[in-house]
Amino acid sequence: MRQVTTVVEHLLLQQKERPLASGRFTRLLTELILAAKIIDREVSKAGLLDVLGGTGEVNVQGEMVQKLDDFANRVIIRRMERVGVLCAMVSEENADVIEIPHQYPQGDYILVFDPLDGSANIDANVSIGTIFSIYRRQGGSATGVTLSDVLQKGSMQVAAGYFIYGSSTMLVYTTGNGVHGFTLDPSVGEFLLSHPDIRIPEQGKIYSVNEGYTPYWDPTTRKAVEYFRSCDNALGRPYSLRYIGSLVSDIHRNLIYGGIFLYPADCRDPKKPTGKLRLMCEANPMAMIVEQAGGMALDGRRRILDIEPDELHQRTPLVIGSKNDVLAVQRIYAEADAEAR
Ligand code: P6P
Repeated sequence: MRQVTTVVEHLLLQQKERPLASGRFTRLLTELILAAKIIDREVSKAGLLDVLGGTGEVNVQGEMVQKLDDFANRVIIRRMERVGVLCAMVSEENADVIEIPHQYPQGDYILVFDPLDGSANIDANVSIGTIFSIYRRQGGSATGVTLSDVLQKGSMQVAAGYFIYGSSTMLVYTTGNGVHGFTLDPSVGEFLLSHPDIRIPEQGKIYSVNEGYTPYWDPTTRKAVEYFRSCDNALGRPYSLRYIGSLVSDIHRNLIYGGIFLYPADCRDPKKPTGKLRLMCEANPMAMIVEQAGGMALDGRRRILDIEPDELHQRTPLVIGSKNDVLAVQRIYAEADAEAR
């Protein structure tokens, strides 16, 4: 009979090498998994329930809130606030730090999450996901959690992962000891280990970018994207262009097959001069996962995980994926910067 490994069994094995905290982290992830199963149930029936479309509201990001966005956000907050291991949460949907109500026990972990990334695709039944990032509180003050406790650079993450609600529902996570994928078996209601120790191919054949924004990129970014579209690259032929428009789906595909995803800065919206993606809720967790799988993640020049956040929802350009491809982009930006000096 095929060996099945649950997330908890895998975590306990992992913690032999790198103990996070006796059981507190396991409780956190177990509760997050329950929240994801509840979200998955609604996402999989979205076409049958009155949960498609928007709520008519606009979130802190200036984006139309989808009904499932709002549902997923509420489920995660309600479940996680009472788990007794968190001192604060940050959601892409909420402007400010979410405090843990005083009636619940406080903990040392901070959960940062995007409750339903790619939600604009919900009505078209495109795969979407929940992205999460876990930090440990650094400041030990008796007072409530401050913004400075939460604004930590990505290299301080103790864990990161995503749930992808697609042809199958998966959990992919890392605690800094490799990247591991689990597939939900609906017949038993458990996420079972299906992709142990995921490694991203060092050289990719896929590039993933919204080329419709070409007129809004700077010349160096256009040169970097042209590298993948031309024959003058590591392959000696054009890469294949794949762009789903759902970050979790695009990065998950590249994690498995190899490739590079780019969301560069563009001048479409003066309010978003550094691109659309959020550093803390999206770029940092994806960067930890891809680095742990042997890939790289930059803003084009700097390592994503080294960027000190100034604001909760600050945005960053993102160039992430197979090491050789990200290095090629880094060289193009470095050469342009050297010429400009
Ligand atoms: P664009 C979804 O809204 C999202 O935040 C990511 O999931 C995705 O990678 C990106 O936006 C797509 O943005 O501008 O290409 O539609």
